[in-house]
Amino acid sequence: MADSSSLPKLTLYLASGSCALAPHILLRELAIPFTPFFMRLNIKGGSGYEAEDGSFSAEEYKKTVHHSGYVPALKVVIEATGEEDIITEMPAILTYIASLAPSPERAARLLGATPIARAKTISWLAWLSSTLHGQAYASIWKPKRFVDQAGADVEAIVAQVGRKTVIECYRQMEAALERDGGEFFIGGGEGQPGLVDICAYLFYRWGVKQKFEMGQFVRYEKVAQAVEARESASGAVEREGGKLVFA
Ligand SMILES: N[C@@H](CCC(=O)N[C@@H](CS)C(=O)NCC(=O)O)C(=O)O
Repeated sequence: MADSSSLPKLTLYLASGSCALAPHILLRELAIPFTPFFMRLNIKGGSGYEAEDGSFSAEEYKKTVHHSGYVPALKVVIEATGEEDIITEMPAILTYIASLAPSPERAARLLGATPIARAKTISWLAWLSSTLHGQAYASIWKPKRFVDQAGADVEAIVAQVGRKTVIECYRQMEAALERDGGEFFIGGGEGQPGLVDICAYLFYRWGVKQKFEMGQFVRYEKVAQAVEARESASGAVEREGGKLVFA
């Protein structure tokens, strides 16, 4: 999409420290105008998010924006046609944003210039979402999703397994970088990070937060450093009130 006046109106529902950082960075990277809408955890209800400014509840968010009550969600309004929709799930949100890149060439490079490159991009994004996030990190942060027996002991075991799975995922990521020998997982062309690299940066941050020894993943660390060095990433982290990892 070359003409910025024909861009849809975008609202990104996000929360500080959450995985919504990845689409937040990508929107800034591509200089696509959007409205950030900050959400906060629905502490009383135990799960999901509600509007940080109190304008709607977690229940309303679930009904009107994200069917699971999660972030990120991207609201898209196409003024010319009156079309309005909500996109959920990280791979869908990131690939949609990439399709709005300022030039078709940039969009193609971000999505994968060949059918195989495109499949690989989607493969990485799906794996990061399902295995690293939905299985490994969810075991640490949301052990109740995996066991229906009450009890701190059972949950602690699930979380412990989750930590092992996270490390195994990071090992696989490091091995892939070593095998491919590139600067990025799948770059966006011309030395720029791609969708996968931006997503990987988010998970690197979580690794640091969880006090994993991230320095052992030398190549992955370089990818994270390269992403954080960009204004898009540092600006997004700052806007969300977070701290840079390599400052
Ligand atoms: N599969 C979803 C997962 C999104 C997700 O789990 N988001 C977290 C924040 S990082 C969330 O909203 N958690 C709320 C909850 O588990 O109640 C995606 O890839 O977008």
